Amino acid sequence: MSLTMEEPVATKTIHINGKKNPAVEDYTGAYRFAPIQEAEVSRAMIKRYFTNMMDRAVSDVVIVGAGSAGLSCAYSLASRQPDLKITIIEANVAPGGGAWLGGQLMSSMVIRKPADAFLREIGVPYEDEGNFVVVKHAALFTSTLLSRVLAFPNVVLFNATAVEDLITTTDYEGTQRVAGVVTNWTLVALNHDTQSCMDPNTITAPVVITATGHDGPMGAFSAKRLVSMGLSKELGNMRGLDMNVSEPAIVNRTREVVPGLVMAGMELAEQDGSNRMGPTFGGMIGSGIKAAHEAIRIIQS
Ligand code: 48N
Repeated sequence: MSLTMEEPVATKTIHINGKKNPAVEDYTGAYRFAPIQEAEVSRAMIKRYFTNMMDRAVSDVVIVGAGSAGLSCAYSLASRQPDLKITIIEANVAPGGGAWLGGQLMSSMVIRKPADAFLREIGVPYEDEGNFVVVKHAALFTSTLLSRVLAFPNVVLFNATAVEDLITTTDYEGTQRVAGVVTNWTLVALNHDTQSCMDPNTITAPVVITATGHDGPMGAFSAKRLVSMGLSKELGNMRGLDMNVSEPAIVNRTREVVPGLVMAGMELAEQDGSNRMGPTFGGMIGSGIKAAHEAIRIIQS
């Protein structure tokens, strides 16, 4: 049976008071789908999800946060290193972080040059305004980037999943290093106060890239956790808005903040006390790309 979704042909026409009434025409049987058992749907999802969980229990790189920095990092890393097992953990059901809108809930997204090169690389159209470009809707950037990232065979995304701690280990020199992440379903992570202990799961990896932003219920997650576990003295606390200072600062400061943990995007503003840039996203793209290079450096060292 070849399935066609052409305009349905009514199987029966209903006449009311002798007049044909299209609004109540009977389309029963007009659209015909191949038959299915409910269990087939469940098993199709369960098999794939838990195969991914088994396979990614040990990953090469974990990226925490699928905002503009985390997704730019994932794209840059996956496109350069197709052999790496890259696992993205995103707390929200919807990945994308703050990049679905520009500023103050307005749609267009401003990206300062030279970050427009990334838009050309992933195929996002824009209007050129001289020193910056404008994507007509931020969702066009984020949905395109997300689709490119998910198309890489070596990338697995676990959304609606939170990193609720970091795995640490001590290397042979006695140095503490991050060696993976502790995860739980986000709805569980947000409800630890309502139930007795709901233990987490783990994903180990030699490199963790944290790009958890500065906003939101879990913003700056790793920056705060490093302080509470004594691996960082104190939070730098993001400074006021200064576009010209902050964007290059965030890109330049993208780095391995503690062995095994690379920090990118606006989380760095909380870690170091960098200025914020407001509704311009070139710095997030640059930071994500730099984080990808940092991860490659660590893996190859
Ligand atoms: O978009 P964000 O929040 O973070 P970035 O750094 O990718 O981009 C920041 C950017 O949107 C801005 O803030 C702009 C440039 N404005 C600057 C300014 O001056 O205000 O994405 C972070 C993602 C979100 O999707 C969170 O849901 C997720 O990280 N996340 C987590 N995912 C898993 N586990 C966690 N613990 C966690 N915490 C946050």
